[in-house]
Amino acid sequence: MSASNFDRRAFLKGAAATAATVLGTQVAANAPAQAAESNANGEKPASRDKIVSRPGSDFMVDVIKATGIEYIASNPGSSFRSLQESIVNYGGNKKPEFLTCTHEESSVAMAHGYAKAAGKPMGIAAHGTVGLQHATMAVYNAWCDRVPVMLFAGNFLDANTRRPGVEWYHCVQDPASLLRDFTKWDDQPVSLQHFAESVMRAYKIATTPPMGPVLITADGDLAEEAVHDEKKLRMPKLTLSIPPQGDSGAVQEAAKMLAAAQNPVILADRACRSQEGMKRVVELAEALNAPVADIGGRMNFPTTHFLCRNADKRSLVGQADVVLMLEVADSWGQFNTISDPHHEYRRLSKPDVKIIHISLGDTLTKANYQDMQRFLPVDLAISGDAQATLPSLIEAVKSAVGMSQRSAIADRATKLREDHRRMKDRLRNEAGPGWDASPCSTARTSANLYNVIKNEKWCVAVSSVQWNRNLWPATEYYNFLGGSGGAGQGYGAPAAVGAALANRDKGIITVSIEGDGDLMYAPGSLWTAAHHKIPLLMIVHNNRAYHQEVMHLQKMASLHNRRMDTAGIGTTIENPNIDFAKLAQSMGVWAEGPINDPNAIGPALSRAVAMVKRGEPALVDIVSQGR
Ligand SMILES: Cc1ncc(C[n+]2csc(CCOP(=O)(O)OP(=O)(O)O)c2C)c(N)n1
Ligand SMILES: [Mg+2]
Repeated sequence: MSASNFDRRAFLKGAAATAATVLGTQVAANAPAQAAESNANGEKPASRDKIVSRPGSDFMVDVIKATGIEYIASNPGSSFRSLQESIVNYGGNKKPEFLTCTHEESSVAMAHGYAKAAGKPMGIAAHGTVGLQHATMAVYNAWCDRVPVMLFAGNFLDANTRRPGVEWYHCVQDPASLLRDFTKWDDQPVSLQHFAESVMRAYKIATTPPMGPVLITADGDLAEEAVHDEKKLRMPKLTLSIPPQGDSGAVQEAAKMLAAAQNPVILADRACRSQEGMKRVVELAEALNAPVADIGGRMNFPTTHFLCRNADKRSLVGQADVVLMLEVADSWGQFNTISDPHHEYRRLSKPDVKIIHISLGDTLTKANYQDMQRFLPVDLAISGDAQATLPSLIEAVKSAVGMSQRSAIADRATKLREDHRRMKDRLRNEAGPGWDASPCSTARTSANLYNVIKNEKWCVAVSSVQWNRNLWPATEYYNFLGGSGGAGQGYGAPAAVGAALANRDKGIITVSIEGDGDLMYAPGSLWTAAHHKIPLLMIVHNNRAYHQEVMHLQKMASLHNRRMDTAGIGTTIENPNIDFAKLAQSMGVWAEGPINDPNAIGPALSRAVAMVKRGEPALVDIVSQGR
């Protein structure tokens, strides 16, 4: 009998004589003598008059169900043991289903990837102080990436009921203080009604753009004690906020500037959250014949469109007279550079370029963490949600374009088509060198990967290389999910697993190209994928190094005019080499590798995709050069 089928309450009530095996330990449930029996740990179960048949955590599960949250990713902990038991037994382990994670950072990164693929948040549960401490960096990534995550933390606030010892180490007076600088909101409810209202408020806040993680404490006493006065409990209705559009006058002003421009350019970053958003960016770009550089925080523009010029971003910004930015995270960095390592400043754009930014960025800044990026003076700052503002901006642009501008705009198309073709040719040529080399080139890996998924609906959840975005024909919002937000390593593997879970039921094949260094932060997420049968094709881009850091050390040695052959100390991951296929296999994941021969990549990926189509995760370890 599985643990989930084991009805603890029936056992404790002793309605029938049963025998259950939990994790191999025979547990006798024989009423009425059962009160004298011991459980698996040798502890006596509660006597019948102490049974809590409707614990607060059951109501907590009702609340979570009412939000529509389908999964709770978690590493277990006694501070939320009652909530976990209620999810499993009372809630039937469905909507939400408990996903077993091997690290809290992975729980959150999994929820991060899931939210971007599913378009809605997942829950995570973390164990008091220690669980939240492990979760923090992944919460920071989600915060930087403006992605909603519903964090639940166990805690026993009442010192009078805490068991001595570990429970004190794991309890905290203010659980959220650790995360408050990079969460949108938190609360520590002291009643069930309070819990219900705060969860609804938290969900609403988390999913209102700019989105972000929120934390609600599920107090252990509240969860374990009986519900008092159930009739007085009310389930608050959850109504999500409509994202705010930019001010109509400002939108007209922006439209006039864009219509009059000779070289307008659109930069889109975290602008879109659906296919509808992408359609709108296309419509706007076509109304102006303005090239678009998709910075890639989200999928904003089809790579097949003749106005797509992602890889020409710098030169476009250099020539532009008007730049429209749509929710760009690092706006200053689009117009300026600081060289490394000499910190020499250079302006990339013309001095008189006019800049418009539609963003909600300013509404989500706090003081300590510097994710707001450097301040960029702009000519027109429109506070509004980019996707929600696009329809009115398109209308305004269409009416602002006069007869004279219409032909000038139309005339731009021929050159822009040519420029797009030139960019594609250049990128294809850049992919050529090292095609047959061993260790394998990442361009070759990327091309081979595309070959095995091109006839499917596909999603690149995570990628440590740029080739996919540069060379693959991508037209769907779900094709590319963007990066980690805060560039905190340890995101890739669990985020890909979370995205793959969201894509599982949509018939979308999820792939990831994962740095070897990044995977080693969170290899346990492979086990989670195998355990929960989450189909994902993971390629390990195995350069046997924290290669970015190798390059940093080389740069410093050169700056200090010292030897460079030491750059591998503390930055390479060899001697011994990690056998990623064995690592994956040990956790129940189908795997092949290490692959050194580039001709072996294609056949291995075909076998891996076949496994993924059967509903299982697969990993291919490809020994690669550089980044
Ligand atoms: C939590 C954290 N620690 C350290 C870093 C610094 N860092 C940036 S890239 C990188 C290397 C990652 O290695 P890998 O995933 O193998 O990518 P590669 O550079 O080899 O392509 C490290 C350690 C970081 N970004 N985040
Ligand atoms: Mg590496």
